[in-house]
Amino acid sequence: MGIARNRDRGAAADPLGRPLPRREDPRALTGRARHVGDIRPEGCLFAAFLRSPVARGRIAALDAAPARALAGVRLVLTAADLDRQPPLPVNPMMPAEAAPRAPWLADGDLRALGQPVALVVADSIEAARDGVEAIALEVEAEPPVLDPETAEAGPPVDPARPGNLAGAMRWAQGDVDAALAAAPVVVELALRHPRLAPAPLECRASLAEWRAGVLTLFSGQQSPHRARGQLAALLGLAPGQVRVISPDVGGAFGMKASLYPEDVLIALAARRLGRPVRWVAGRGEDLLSASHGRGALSRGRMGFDAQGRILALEACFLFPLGYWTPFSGLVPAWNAGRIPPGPYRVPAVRVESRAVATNTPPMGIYRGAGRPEAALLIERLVDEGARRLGIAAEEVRRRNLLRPEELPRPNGAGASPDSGNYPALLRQTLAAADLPARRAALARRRAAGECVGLGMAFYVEPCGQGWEAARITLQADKRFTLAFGGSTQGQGRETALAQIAAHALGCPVGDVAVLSGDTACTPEGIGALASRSTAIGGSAVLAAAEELMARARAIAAGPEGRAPCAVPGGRIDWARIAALAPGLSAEVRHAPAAEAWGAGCCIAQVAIDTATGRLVVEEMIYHDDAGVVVNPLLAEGQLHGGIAQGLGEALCEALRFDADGQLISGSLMDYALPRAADMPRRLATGRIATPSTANRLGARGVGEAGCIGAPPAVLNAAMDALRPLGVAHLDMPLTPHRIWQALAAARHDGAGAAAGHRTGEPS
Ligand code: SMO
Repeated sequence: MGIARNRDRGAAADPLGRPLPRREDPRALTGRARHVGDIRPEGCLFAAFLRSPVARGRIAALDAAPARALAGVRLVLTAADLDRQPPLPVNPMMPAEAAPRAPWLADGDLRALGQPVALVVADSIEAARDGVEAIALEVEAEPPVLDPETAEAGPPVDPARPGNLAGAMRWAQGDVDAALAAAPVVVELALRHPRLAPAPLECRASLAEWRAGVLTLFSGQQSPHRARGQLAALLGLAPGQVRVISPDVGGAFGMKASLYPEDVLIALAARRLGRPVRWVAGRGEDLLSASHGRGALSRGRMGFDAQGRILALEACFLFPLGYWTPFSGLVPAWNAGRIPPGPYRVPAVRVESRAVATNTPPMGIYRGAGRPEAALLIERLVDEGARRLGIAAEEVRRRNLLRPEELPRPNGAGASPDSGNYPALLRQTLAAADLPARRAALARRRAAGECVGLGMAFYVEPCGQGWEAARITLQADKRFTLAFGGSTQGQGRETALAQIAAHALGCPVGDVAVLSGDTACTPEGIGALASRSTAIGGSAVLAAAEELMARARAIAAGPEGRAPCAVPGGRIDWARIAALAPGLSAEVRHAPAAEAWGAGCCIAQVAIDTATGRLVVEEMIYHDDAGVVVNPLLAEGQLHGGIAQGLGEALCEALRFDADGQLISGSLMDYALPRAADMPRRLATGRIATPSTANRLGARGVGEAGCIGAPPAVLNAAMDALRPLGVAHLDMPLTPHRIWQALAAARHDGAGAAAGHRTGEPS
């Protein structure tokens, strides 16, 4: 359902749903991909930034003259050299009036470590870096506002705002206080998400050219059309004067969803100099000044009746926003706030989600963007509730999961999964995990002295709103060009979109060439965000292909409805159509009727070495419902990648600041990305395919799924393993150090007294 079956197909198998290898891979794997860093136009100049060395303070003195005097330095920009610095726009999904803004280059006050203070453009990157070194910057440091809990009472990070509360979302349904008061079992939790770096393989990069009154920005953007519109507005140019090209992009994960001040400054420098200017961020520069993710504090209470039915949920999220707000900066707080009660039937719900300004680098969306925060809180509460009730965790979930016929079921925020079959997804995952046998095996190992645990998580994943556009053009050689308004950062989008088009057009997949990422030759689009590209973008491609089919049929029928010369046996002869109507094209902007929501269920088995605190994920069983799957190879790859990043959050990643606001995990030597050895020893994925009722393709998202399900399942498993040893609370990342400390403290306190113990490690 949801998919228009193409009856005009010949013998060729329908490409929809086939595990075709990614057409992008040969160029990516053989060094032929073209990234911004590979582009060096004639006369190209190189850029480097001077950045704030303190988290908060004042510029006491700033003298750029020594840099300007250096050989090879072509331009130095400080705030004094800019007549206007209009703030970068913020997505108004949550009211954005109070969101912190900052000038592109610091003007007097310093608000975060890494904040751009000056731009140096030179003949070589070495000369640009020498220029940065030569600038005399004196600062008066002040105590920074780092912690979101104290930020609300602290001095304003943005002097133009009265306080640090930047955005808030509150809603309720039912009488939560009465339901919690009456509930025989109430559990309460406070959780801390580590602050994370999206850390795509390719760091940020921008190259700007100003030619004949047109600015071209090469930049790996998740939303090139949006970047184009914003850049034009910020620089006072007409939209037609700006072209944004996102060539091959080596991952983004939300970090490239919003324009940065650096991008705007590079464009401005190219315009002033009349020469191409290139900036390629280093890893340390990205860890310091590209958007971060997570970092939220979550508190919640959940009340149950004696049968394990959830009576009430109270959820409170507090997000540290940083010193300026990227376009998508408020989205995690908004997503976390609108998702509860997730997949469950809960009559009384009260949610508050707040974001506060802090003297830290900016917060943005990161793979999951609020979904992992919501899922972690809900799934930890359900697990604690099950333990208190003495009912198996999967049974508590089974009793509360919404049934297919109960969907959609809008919550007090108006959000709801479109459709889904959660009970079937749970049943299938449980069957794959064979819990009775697994529990028996774990009991034997525990009896033999091993520290092992089992945990699960069930979650829903909203997959994006709005529209996307596609244009399909029939060429003289009866091949097709598909121009897509969204973008791609290595997900295999070109392969998947070609499959959708070929499915609808009844042509070989190889006959569909896909263009994306260049605003000059694609219809306007939103971009690769929020797991939306297949559900929304794929539906737009399907709609454009169907429109082209309709036009071809009309042409084949001829002006007087003659016998369809070009549809022998009901199959469109595209060569004939190409001859009759050269350049036949269809462009469709398509907005699905509703938002598609994916879902997933993850079961994790862990073993902990109590002598060292090292946790190993022995096994993970992960089943997901992405609706109609266009390419199972790509869907599984997305799931694996999301699981890897989810395990990064669960086990090892954390950006940490010291009390002065210095980043003490500012390189990949200190910021621990997951490695192959951190993956589950055995990973068994599976899926059910409940077609989404929200869009014509029937697809749901899967790009962020693994990041949502893996962390709560692993944390629940770790608690299952450690609780018998007296550990009552743990926050991610579950590093050996943190687990060892918790075990040592539990041993010291005695099992009973360890309740409520915190490791006290900053995150
Ligand atoms: S975190 Mo995503 O790129 O919407």
